[in-house]
Amino acid sequence: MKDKLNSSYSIDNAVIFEVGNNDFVKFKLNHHSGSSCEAYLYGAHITSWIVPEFGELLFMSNKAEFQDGKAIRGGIPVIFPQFGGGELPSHGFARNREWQVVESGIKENKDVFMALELEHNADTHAIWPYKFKFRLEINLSEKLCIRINIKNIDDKQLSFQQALHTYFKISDISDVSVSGLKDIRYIDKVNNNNEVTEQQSEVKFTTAFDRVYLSTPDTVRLDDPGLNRKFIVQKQNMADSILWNPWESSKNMKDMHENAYQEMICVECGNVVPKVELKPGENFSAEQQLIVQK
Ligand code: TA6
Repeated sequence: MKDKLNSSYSIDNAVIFEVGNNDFVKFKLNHHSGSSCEAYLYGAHITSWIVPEFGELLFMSNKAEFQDGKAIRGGIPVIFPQFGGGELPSHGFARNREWQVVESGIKENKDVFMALELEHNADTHAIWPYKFKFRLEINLSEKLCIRINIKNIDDKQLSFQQALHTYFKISDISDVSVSGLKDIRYIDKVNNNNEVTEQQSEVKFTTAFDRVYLSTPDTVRLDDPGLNRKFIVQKQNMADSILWNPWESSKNMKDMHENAYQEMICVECGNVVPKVELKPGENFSAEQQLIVQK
């Protein structure tokens, strides 16, 4: 599989397919600036983003499982067609399916890109009876940009949630803060799903944290003074921002190593409330851009 993909889609040192954990196929993108990223076909799941000046920028659990049907713990899980719990498995099925490579290349602006697709099949139809095509394009420069396009190829309305569930690697959860959410309403999932207004200009983390911020500004910032870096998280056409840290409950998560919660924070972009509604033939396009700065 790896060799076939390399013969069709590899590009010198810019795009290479390799065998990764548990023989799952992954690919590496290398940008001329020295930045790189790595992703698995399984879940179209980015598991590494490196900028030379800063090193690895994404959190991956040392106990992440690479097993069919199990989400990879860390990196950037692709959440679709359901966010969180509900009729479908938690966070839907897109992160637990093998995606197909459809295109790779180097853009005029020197971005290195890879496009993957997940299309409905008998397996997805059995649990979610809708015909869809989901294209995810990873664009690497000094930034990491993910563009998504979801098409309704059914003859009935499509209604779904989607999110990019980014796990950032940080110095210590007690030292970081997220700014840009002051005065924004959020659903507090650790306090009976109460809807509250954010009072803090800088949100800090001192206990288990699970909030869906609604209709948020398109830019939020994650400051990590401990590692002398900040992340700018920019979104387009994604209404909501989600912040999550499991805190001590991570002890009960088989695929989280000891005290992993101290090294990570999820700052996510998505469409949680309301759901995205697509008429037959309609497309939904959105984008998340990650930037790291001193
Ligand atoms: O994005 C936050 C969240 O919805 C939390 O409620 C928690 O469930 C987290 O996602 C991780 O979910 P997972 O199914 O990957 O364990």
